[in-house]
Amino acid sequence: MKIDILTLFPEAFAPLKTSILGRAEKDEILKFNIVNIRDFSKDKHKKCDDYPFGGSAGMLMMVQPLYDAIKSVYKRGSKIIFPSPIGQKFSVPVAQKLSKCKHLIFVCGHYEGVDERIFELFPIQQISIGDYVLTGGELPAMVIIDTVARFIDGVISKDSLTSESFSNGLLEEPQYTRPQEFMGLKVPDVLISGNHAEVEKWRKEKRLERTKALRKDLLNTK
Ligand code: 4G4
Repeated sequence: MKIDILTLFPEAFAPLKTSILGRAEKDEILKFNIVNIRDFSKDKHKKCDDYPFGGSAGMLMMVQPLYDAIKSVYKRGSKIIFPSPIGQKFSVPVAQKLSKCKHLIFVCGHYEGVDERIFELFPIQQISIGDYVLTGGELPAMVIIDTVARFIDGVISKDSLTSESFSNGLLEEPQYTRPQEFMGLKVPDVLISGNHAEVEKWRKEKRLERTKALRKDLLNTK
């Protein structure tokens, strides 16, 4: 999957070069292209924001640099995502659908938002990661990219995808690694027993117990 990221703050995307997403890019499963919207300003000071007509607090991103930046990467079949507090609520099904796309374009808003005309010039899907306001669309873009990437074959092992929280509608069970005892705290005996059937039974019980204790809502709605 090719992912173009249009932003006034390219440095914000350094985390994509590390860890699992960095590995996926080296493996040529993902290709990131970070585009500085400022490079498309026609102003001698590279200005990309201006005052809102009608008057109100703060600044808006100007439509022209945004339009030219999108035009520079947009092809037939590209999907344009705009992280926004008014967008469709992000979820696992939304992420799974996006993970099937060949080309995603993320447009990151900043200041008080963007000139509304950009939504008439391109088909743009607005997505919200939750009911709170952030200073820019950069963090939500990274949240969406990370979530989507994990549904693409080869990014993480198939095993981890199906065993983790939410994949079966339940929270994940507690997990332990070496040593078997730390500060007097022991790993549950069943996990050392070698009895695979008992281990699976214990895990299932713990998933249910945890979900009941922490997320009753996950049990009711299904
Ligand atoms: C668009 C309009 C997304 C984008 C205004 C983006 C929260 C989310 C932004 C803004 C965002 C979310 C600056 C208010 C960028 N904040 N919940 N901020 N603002 O997904």
